[in-house]
Amino acid sequence: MTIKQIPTQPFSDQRPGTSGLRKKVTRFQQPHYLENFVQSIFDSVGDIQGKTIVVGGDGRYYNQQAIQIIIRMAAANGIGRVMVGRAGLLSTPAASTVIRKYRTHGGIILSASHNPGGPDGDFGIKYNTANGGPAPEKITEAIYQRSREIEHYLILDSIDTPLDQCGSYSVGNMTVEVIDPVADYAELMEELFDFDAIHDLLTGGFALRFDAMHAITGPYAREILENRLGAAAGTVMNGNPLPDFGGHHPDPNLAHAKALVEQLFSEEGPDFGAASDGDGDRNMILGKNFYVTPSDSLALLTANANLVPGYQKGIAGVARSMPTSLAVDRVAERLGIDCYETPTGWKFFGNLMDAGKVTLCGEESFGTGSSHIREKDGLWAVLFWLNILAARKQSVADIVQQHWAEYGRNFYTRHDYEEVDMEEAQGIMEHLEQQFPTLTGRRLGSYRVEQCDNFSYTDPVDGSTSSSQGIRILFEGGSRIVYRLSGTGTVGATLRVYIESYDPDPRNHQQDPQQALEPLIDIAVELGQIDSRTGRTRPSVIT
Ligand code: VG1
Ligand code: CO
Repeated sequence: MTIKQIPTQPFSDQRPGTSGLRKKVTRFQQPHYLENFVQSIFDSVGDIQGKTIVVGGDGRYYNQQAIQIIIRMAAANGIGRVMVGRAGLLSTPAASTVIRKYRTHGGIILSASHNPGGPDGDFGIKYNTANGGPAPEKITEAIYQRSREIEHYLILDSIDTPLDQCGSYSVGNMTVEVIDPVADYAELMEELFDFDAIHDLLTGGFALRFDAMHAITGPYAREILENRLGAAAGTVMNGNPLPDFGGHHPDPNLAHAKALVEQLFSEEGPDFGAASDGDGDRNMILGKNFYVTPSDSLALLTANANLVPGYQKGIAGVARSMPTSLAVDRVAERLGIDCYETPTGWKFFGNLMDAGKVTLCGEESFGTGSSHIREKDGLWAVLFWLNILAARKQSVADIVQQHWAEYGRNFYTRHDYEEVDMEEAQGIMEHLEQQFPTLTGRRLGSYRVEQCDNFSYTDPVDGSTSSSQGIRILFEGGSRIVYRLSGTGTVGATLRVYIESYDPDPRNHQQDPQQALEPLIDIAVELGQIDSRTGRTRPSVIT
């Protein structure tokens, strides 16, 4: 087997976004495209000679081919050992678990998460460091800079490695270890949660449905919920991972997990429903006839963490991404712990967790997690909820409504305008910034603008700064409008508008958020001139 040095030329579009490099499958299939990026990773993440890395993905189209290329390139670049999930599968939280447990140098995760898959869908790749978390901006920028000057890459001339059975294989001087993708993760979950109490709940007449959306969590959910926790066979729906996710968006929200939502909102529906995304790091939580917003979920997990064995020692602090609602801030205040506000994307939580400042964190985009790993974790959130339900013996709706009565309700919604022309989207952002000087103090409807800015974050641990992270219009009394452009889309621009208000009065808590927020939604559209600039009269997706 010989090591080949292949001449190549840089591609100009390999800057990682919110969560790695995401492009159409067809872009990744172009000669040298994946190889250039992988070589740029190997050149930018420190000395990898003889080291171990983890590789796995969400099973989407092109996953297996990409893994074979990465294995051959790893061997040619002097890596000592690659740990791969069987069949090339590893959920994002499982990859983070394995990187940490076996103290590896890092890992490569192949996923475009909630983006659709298949030959015409999306593919993605990202690097995680030794703490198990997404590489910080310092490293993603180094990878990007390397990709702009790359002239060749190294690859071993060898046959494919069999990935369908656990075992060890030699590829040149490197070892490939094919591991059970579920075992280490399931073991970690058993350490954190009261499996006996959840088992009693699930075998005592409490009905649960979990929608794996034909994505990675099927095998994890079956093993944990059905095999270990005794949930009825068939609890996990759409449990077989498919390369194109059955043609759907594997995005666990009210729009894309429709079948599950319909079950939970029916007469004979189950008591609890949950779904996860393409790579298993997101979660949606539903009760009977009840939807829990991700922001409320984070607040609730924090308020009830004392009921869960893995968190009974206490919560060091919490963190949320800037657009995530302020519900968790109120819980943190009451608990007397710090609450950090970071830019969007999990890579910003890692430093806070490594420094012991934060135990729980979350995002409005159906992401919650804790310092047990360094990624958000879909099934973990589901188990956390089940543990709370087992301890409190109340319905989801009762628990959430009680929480609102205690803390007040943060009404919240996100309106996404997808596949907008990039220039139009940037025009909206510029137009908003131009209004800053005249906005502060201005009255808009019944709201008065208290402050507006483009969010900038200085990491309290390493002092690094990230600017232009989203436009915030903050109103007196705690209402907010936030505008951001997505960093995970692959076609045009996606404009995200996040709208929030706070109401302490329980008499108003039953309102529909779209109604409660209507005046603010109108202000958001008007301030951004969204309809006239994009020609859209309504958002593509409301969550
Ligand atoms: C979106 C979400 C963000 C999340 C990111 C990755 O990013 O808004 O909160 O961290 O996806 O999630 P953006 O830049 O499109 O708004 V995942 O589950 O796609 O890895
Ligand atoms: Co995801």
